[in-house]
Amino acid sequence: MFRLAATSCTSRGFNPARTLIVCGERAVFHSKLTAFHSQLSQGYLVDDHEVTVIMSFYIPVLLLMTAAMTLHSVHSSNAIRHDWTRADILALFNMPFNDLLFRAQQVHRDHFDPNQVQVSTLLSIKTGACPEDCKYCPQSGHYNTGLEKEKLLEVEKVIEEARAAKANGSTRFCMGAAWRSPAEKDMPYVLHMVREVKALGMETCMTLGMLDGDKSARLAEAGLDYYNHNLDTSPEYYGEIITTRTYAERLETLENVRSAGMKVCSGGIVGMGETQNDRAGLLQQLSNLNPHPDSVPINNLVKVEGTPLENEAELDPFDFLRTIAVARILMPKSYVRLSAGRETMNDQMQALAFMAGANSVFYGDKLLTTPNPAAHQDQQLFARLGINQTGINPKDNSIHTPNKEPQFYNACA
Ligand code: SAM
Ligand code: DTB
Ligand code: SF4
Repeated sequence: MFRLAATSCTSRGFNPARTLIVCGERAVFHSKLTAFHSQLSQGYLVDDHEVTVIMSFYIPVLLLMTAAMTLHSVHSSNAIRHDWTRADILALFNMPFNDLLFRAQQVHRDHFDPNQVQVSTLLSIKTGACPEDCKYCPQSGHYNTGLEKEKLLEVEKVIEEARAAKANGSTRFCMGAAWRSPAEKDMPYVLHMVREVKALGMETCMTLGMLDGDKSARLAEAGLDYYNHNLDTSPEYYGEIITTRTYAERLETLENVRSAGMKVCSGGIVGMGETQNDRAGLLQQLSNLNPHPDSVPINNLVKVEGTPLENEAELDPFDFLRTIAVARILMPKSYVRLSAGRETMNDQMQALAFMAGANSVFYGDKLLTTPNPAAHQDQQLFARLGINQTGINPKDNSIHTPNKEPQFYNACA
């Protein structure tokens, strides 16, 4: 009988140890065990001795299965970890593409409706002449990008834009300023903007540069829901991109934002000439924050003439998608935002990004200073993919009625 049991388990390739280390094998394990079970119930066992022998095999197998399940849940899709090593993350990056996407999808489906995407609208409330030297940024005063600089917008203008964003189907309004950090003289205006946008019933988000504890607390008090402050890249590559603010200062701002009770939005940019190890390093920093950022924007560099990165080589699109998928696996409950760079991505690429676990986008024809796909294009893409916008009842289209220009399917676009 032992031979029967052993044969039924090994001749079909069942190796209990494998279940301890390979994720996604639960179903295979179950089916082997079910087959084994049915052999038991079909009367292969006839005497007490055989029952004793089989039970001495069956019980350890059950124990092994329980251990495998526990390990599986601790080390796979469902577990929220803050101890990811660089090697763990590189191993994910190096998985075969289809396996990586499959795993990211599993994690995504464990935590989110895979057919829902959250959309936020961006507005630059203060444009250009920034004292920082971020090499990717069209708003840095260190480079000549031909951008027309603007003073802080009037509160009325900001409210008007927020109303339009809401009417166009956006549920979150994100206001960005080209500052190193907000000056005290600007705080009353900024706080006023938060209160007014909040009063429209929208979620509020700002990105104003570095924040200390006091300014964080005042913004939170005014009703700011999210604060965006990106780590941008790995700690090792960071010095190649920005010299006027340190990585530690960025982490400190995130800490202040979290302590004030706001939700953290933090991610980075890829396609800046970094290596895969740098992309892993960025995601390692983000995923080892405890708690994880609520929102993780992954920007593909928008190459702007006049910036030092204007001629940077294009990142392989699959490496971009891998970054999204790995972010999804490392931070299962965070919104992963397919951010800057969508303007140059075709619909298929964006669909793959959603498949890899992205579940939010910036919406509206402008990011801060550079173009983004028009709202009606996004609406059409969502409709073709059966995607609903978070916070909007799909049957109620009264909230978003974007212009419907005729669109023809273009497989090459
Ligand atoms: N000045 C504030 C700061 O840097 O914290 C807020 C605004 S800044 C423009 C917000 C983020 O936009 C940056 O951290 C960066 O990740 C992203 N960004 C800026 N220029 C970009 C570009 N050309 N391509 C992609 N992302 C970009
Ligand atoms: C983020 O990570 N990306 C957005 C938002 N946070 C503020 C900004 C992208 C800016 C792209 C360049 C521009 O439009 O100026
Ligand atoms: Fe200034 Fe922000 Fe642009 Fe850096 S990314 S130059 S801080 S606006």
